[in-house]
Amino acid sequence: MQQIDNLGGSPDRGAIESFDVIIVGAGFAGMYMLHLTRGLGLTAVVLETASGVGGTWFWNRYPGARCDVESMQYSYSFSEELQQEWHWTERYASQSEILRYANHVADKFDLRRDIVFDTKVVSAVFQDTESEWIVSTDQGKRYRAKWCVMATGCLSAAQTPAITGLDTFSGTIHHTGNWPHELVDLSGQKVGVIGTGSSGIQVVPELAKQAEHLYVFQRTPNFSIPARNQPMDSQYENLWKENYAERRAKARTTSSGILYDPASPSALAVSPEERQKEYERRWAAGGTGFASTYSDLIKNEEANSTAAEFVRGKIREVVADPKVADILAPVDHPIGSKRICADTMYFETFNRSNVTLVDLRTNPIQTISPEGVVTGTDVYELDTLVLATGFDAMTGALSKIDIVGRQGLTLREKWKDGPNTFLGLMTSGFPNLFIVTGPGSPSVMTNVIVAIEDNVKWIADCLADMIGLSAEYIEATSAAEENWMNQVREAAEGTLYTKARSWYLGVNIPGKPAVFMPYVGGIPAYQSFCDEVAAKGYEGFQIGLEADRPAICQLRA
Ligand code: FAD
Ligand code: N01
Repeated sequence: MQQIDNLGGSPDRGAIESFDVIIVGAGFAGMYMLHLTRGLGLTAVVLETASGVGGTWFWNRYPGARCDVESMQYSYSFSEELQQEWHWTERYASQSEILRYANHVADKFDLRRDIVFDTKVVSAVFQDTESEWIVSTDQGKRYRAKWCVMATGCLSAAQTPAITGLDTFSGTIHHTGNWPHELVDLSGQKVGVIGTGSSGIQVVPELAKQAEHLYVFQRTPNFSIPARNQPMDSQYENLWKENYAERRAKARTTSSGILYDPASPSALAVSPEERQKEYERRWAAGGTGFASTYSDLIKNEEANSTAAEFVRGKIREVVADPKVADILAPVDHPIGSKRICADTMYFETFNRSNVTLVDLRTNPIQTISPEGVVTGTDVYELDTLVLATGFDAMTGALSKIDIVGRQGLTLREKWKDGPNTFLGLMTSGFPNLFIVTGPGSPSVMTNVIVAIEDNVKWIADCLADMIGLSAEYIEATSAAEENWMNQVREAAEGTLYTKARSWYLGVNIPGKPAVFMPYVGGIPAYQSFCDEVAAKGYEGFQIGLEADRPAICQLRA
């Protein structure tokens, strides 16, 4: 039951609202968490910085923003009625359609009445004596709850690079991760885009259609596969809808939680002709499934280079100017070791007369002046500068909140050498604090909605078990955490993921420790760990029972 009480004392402490669960974030994770929490008969509040639901799809409104997981798969599976009634109009849904879907979910399950929008959580402090969390917001309000769930997203802290002079630019600056709600009209303008990751690769073709001239500032080229987006084929949609349960279950048996054409075992076990034919077939089919053509592509450099060379060949075929094609062809990392991109006419865009590629590797940015971007040799005068410069991924949103656990331990301090968690779900020293798709979970290596649903369901089941036990708290043990982080590291070391300087490693953020954050062992292995831990009475967690307070009961199988 929700309660409001006044803690008395100084007036600045003010009223504090009490709930069973506080959820931070109203993206797909927070929305589903709220739905399941209500199902347990618990009171919950969701605190959300944005003025609406949808998370990623609320913020990333840049032209061209689109999902790279097919829309029949990038959606919730928890409600048969929902998945039957919703109609996706394209093979890959646009940002606006996904945002409409998120709003539809919020309406259907009447979620908004428990979401407080326009409210940023600034701190979350564990009260040792009461075993509860007190959460404060930028609106000067405080909330308390026994349980707190961080559904703050892996890619929600947009990163603005520290380029000298950026604040002196006299034109307009937009970050793709925080794009304005109003229409941005770039017609007749000289526009610059810094960044050629997934966001840059999506936004560039759209901006090129509007701008008088577009300058693309590229430091590292990326592999990208044509998405071959198309209107939804009604037969295809019906096939999915008729077999949704079976297909969703099958998707969960794959490493990424995505049903692709199955991979063949090894790129090196077939003849070059056969390999070429298969790459051509996958290239023509489009989409990120290209990276799953052979299962050894992400494990074996020789196998990987066959796919990388194929894509470089395609870039050279598409891009008319061989010098530009060379600059666009990635050579410094294995294909798939950074998140592979899916595009619509990206490489073709460099054949337009109003588009210039600026190679920052040979000609780095020196400064940003009021007029535009200044490199070693040139000044690029701009009206608008678009930063497609990515995110402080996986830990960024959490580290922006003052999270304080037992005995004043801050999460920032605990994670200063890299994040450590047990299963990505909890971190020792921070009892009753759950993280959805936290570092150490498969999260960003998957269809993230699958990862979210699995994590949220686990957390809800755990809450039900803890309430059944009259538990005062549940907390990951340091031993379980250390053991899990070793497994996370070992899983990555067996792959080529560590060969790229990517945001998976955190190296895009100055000063962030280089630690590979996601678990790459795949959804099935991860989920069976999670299920086993719960089945063994939450092995690896300490559970304190209210009856035993302050004694601790360590549940074991
Ligand atoms: P988010 O959607 O990020 O939601 C987190 C919410 O928490 C946000 O609304 C944020 O405002 C809020 N929040 C954070 N901090 C605070 C705070 N201190 N106080 C209050 N509120 C806070 N994944 C895929 O699987 N396939 C894709 O094709 C795909 N495309 C993507 C495209 C883009 C442009 C980006 C950025 C990501 C993409 N992703 C994709 C990943 C995507 O983030 C997830 O699929 C999913 O939307 C994450 O949902 P979430 O609820 O976990 O986090
Ligand atoms: O960010 P990124 P993103 N000077 O970090 C460059 C998801 N997503 O927003 O590589 C010059 O990948 C940086 O250069 P470099 C998806 O998971 C999905 O594009 O550091 N350049 C890089 O080119 C994705 O992986 C979709 O050399 C600078 C770029 O900015 C994740 O979100 C769409 C710079 C950043 O690329 C992040 O993607 C969009 C500087 N100072 C996002 N600083 C889909 O299609 C940075 N860069 C599903």
